[in-house]
Amino acid sequence: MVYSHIQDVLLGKFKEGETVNLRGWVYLTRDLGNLYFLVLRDATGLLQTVIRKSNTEPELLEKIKQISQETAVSLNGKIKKDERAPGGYEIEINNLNILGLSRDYPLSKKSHGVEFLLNHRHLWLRSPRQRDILKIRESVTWYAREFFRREGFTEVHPPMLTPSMVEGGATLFELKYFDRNAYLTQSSQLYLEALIFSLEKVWCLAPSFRAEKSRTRRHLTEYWHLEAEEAFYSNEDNMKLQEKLVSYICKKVAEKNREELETFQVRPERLLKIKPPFKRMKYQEAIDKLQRKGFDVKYGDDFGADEEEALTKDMETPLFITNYPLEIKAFYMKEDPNNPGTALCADLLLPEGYGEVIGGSERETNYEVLVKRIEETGQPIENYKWYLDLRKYGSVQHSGFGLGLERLIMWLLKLSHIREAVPFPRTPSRIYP
Ligand code: NSS
Repeated sequence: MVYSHIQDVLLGKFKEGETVNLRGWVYLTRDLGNLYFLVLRDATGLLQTVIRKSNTEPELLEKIKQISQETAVSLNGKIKKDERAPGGYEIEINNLNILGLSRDYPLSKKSHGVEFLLNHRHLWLRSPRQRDILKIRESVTWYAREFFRREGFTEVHPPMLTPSMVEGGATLFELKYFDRNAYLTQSSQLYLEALIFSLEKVWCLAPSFRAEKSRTRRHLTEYWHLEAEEAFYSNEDNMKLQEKLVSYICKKVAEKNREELETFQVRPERLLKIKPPFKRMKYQEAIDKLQRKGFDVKYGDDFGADEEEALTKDMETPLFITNYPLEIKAFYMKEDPNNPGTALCADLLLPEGYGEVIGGSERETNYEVLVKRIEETGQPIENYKWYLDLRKYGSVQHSGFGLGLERLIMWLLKLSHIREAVPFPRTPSRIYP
């Protein structure tokens, strides 16, 4: 048996009157006496089907009595154009088979509380809205991969179990690793730095873990981290690469995902506006601006969601903040020789108040300086012996960055919370399902 997808029907690949075989899940049913409507759902969309009871075999009528929301079915029917049907097509069912029954499906079409939905995340993912998010997520990673390949990068696969921290001890997940302690990685950066000496330009997409206790709309404890590292790149080159990457993804998604974007009332023009160069502001200027807006911040404070929102809420394109004070940034960042005390770094903030999506910097290449910076973190230097080797054997200027995939998706689709941007969100209070 050859099965078609709903999208094939909606795109008009068949002529009116042709017969198709479809399979999927029952999205909803409506019994109007002689007419029985069944909206079928598959991976590609929704389609209305109908049974006219008066000219239908009793056997089929028996079957439809067993059908309820999320019953899995295969069916065969004739294509009819119908203006009134969503999508403009309807199928008149000739035959139908039940593949898997569904009883008392807990998610109805009425609205549920978010905790209830999250407890049923394994089922919630079937909804058309969640499917659209998953499709966009796949597009973003696909076009990122395409971008990096075109730019001459090699994709690599670093480990998630590590002996040391990258981004500061406060957010480390510690675990027993046989007879010693290990950590879940906070970032693959240190391994990417090792790999550039083999491949020059590398990138990866991998989970990063942060024991963030802060319950905010934009923090997960496990998130997908898109990271790149480039030999012979300055921080300036690094920022140019980020602009290109983010603009490329926006353009491709705007062109290729129009239908999914509509679900979120996102017009493609909003994404097509994202083009290099992005606006820039030094950390010091950002502090001044926040103070003028009445924020109680001083030089040396890190920005939280509120500050980032204030800085970007009136913007329509992303903003780089550069030159953060060295002491509030990670040990591996290089000092800016033109602005002592500040790092050759940039955080990229998304517009419309969404805030940070990328953290990037040029890396410290000097062995002694790096040893001192690691010692200041209080971490045992032995754990970084291999990392320090990279500064001993042919060290070169290099830079890199990390982009939070869910943060980007959240902004792309104007989601109010990061938890919808990942299939099974992990937060301090949730590790189920
Ligand atoms: O801590 S970062 O700012 N930077 C790094 O981890 C560098 N080691 C990356 C690198 O240069 N290779 O994190 C980078 C991004 C940040 O801008 C966010 O978009 C995202 O990772 N991020 C998160 N997303 C979701 N949830 C949490 N908790 C989170 N933490 C960071």
